[in-house]
Amino acid sequence: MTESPGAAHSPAQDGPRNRGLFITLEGIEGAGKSTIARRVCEWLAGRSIRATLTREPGGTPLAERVRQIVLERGEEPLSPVTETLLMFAARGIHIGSLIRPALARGEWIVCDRFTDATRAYQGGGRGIDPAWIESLAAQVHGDLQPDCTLLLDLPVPMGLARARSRKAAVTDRFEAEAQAFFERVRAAYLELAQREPQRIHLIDASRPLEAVERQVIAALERLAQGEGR
Ligand code: Z5A
Repeated sequence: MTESPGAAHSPAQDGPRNRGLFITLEGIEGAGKSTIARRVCEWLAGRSIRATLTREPGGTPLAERVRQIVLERGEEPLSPVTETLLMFAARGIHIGSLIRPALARGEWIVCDRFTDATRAYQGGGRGIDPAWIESLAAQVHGDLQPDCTLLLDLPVPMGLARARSRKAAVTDRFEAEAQAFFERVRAAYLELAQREPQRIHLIDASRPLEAVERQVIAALERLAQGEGR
């Protein structure tokens, strides 16, 4: 497994045996994405599948600098439109420098958040026009889509309690948001899962970690079987 601190073709254009698969993890804060992403990489390593674990916003040195700008609670406010543009700016760097080259080498990508996060946070949470988000997505990543998205779903108070039990101080602009914001984000995620049930696997993340892991591994087993791996 390669840990990143982020070719111009889509996996869909390659033969099924030549390319890596693109797996994303989504969910509200404290859903367990980082924990499960590491578990997914262990599972892949156990099957001798090379994988890169990465995250958004960020994933490459330059994209991590954009992450700092968009997450830090500085003195200057960011409008929802600017926030959306920064998410896609970081994503464009990440895709070009890390995601596409790794997939082209046949490696799998395990990415903690991707464009579904923009749909849920900037679309659902901030009220940005979904059509504009889709037009930015089309320009920034074209037909590159995750092959499988693991949506870790749990009630908002539970997610926030888990996140806050890990670190008491509010350190970024999203952590400072009220519960109602995260309820809108969760609702947007659930709507996406309803719309794309083939790609988005809904995982009950309110259960104990071992039970969550079992659901995730079952989804991955089905994915790998479909790929003949
Ligand atoms: N953002 C956006 O707005 N638009 C975009 O397009 C993108 C992102 C790409 C990134 O913050 C922020 O950027 C994010 C959305 C926004 N903000 N929010 N919210 P981040 O990466 O720093 O934060 P995060 O993505 O929310 O991650 P997180 O808070 O670290 O949560 P997590 O990764 O889902 O959870 P975790 O660290 O794996 O687990 C949290 C704790 O719960 C930890 O102590 C675990 O041991 C525990 N845990 C995990 N699972 C369980 C279970 N099943 N039972 C009990 N305890 C558990």
